[in-house]
Amino acid sequence: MSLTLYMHPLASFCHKVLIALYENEVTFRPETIDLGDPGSTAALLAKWPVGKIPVLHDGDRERVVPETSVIIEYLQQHYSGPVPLLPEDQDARLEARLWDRVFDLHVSVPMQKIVTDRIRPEGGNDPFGVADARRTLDTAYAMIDTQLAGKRWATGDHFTIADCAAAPGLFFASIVHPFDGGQANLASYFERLLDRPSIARTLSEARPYFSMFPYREAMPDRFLYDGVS
Ligand SMILES: N[C@@H](CCC(=O)N[C@@H](CS)C(=O)NCC(=O)O)C(=O)O
Repeated sequence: MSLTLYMHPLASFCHKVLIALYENEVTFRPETIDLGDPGSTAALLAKWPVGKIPVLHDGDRERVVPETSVIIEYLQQHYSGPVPLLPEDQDARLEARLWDRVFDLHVSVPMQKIVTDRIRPEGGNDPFGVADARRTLDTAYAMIDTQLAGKRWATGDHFTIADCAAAPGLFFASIVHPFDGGQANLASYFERLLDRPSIARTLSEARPYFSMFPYREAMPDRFLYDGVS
């Protein structure tokens, strides 16, 4: 097997794929990309001109696989393990795909908007866009809290692609836009995510880079040390 993951240990979408890889103990080689360094991004751009990370390269099949949801589906097709992140049952699979989209589009994307606005050059901020992102997160948190009633994981009893998407989105969103204190289902789900070994490992590997996070000062102390829960 010769899988290479072009990634950065702090990047939330990279966490989503790392969690999937660790869940199924898939062997891969991480290739760290510094998005601010043209020398470092050249190999990535040659494979995926959009320039977003992560991107998976499968040397055995000479296949470049971008986009986290597609990467996870590809891993399941060709490097499956004990944890089926896309369920066999078609209805359950649709549900997992739906909540994967919800966490990416309505948690991670607005979270990224808030984070990246902080590092824009002077005069380049977008207060309207940031306020809109905060409203999106409020709506998403309420939806997720309702969805989680009586569930262990995002779509039921089994850990799926939706939980891989949820963990990094909620981790960083909880720092830049804390949950409403009344959302008990969301709060307890978040703690279960933090306790999951694949997620704890991903966060542990990201920890040396937390000083680069634009909202570093807002990180709760418990996130700064191993054994986050
Ligand atoms: N839809 C993409 C999103 C990937 C993404 O936004 N990655 C971020 C890092 S977390 C990135 O590459 N940002 C750099 C940029 O936007 O220039 C996916 O699911 O793979």
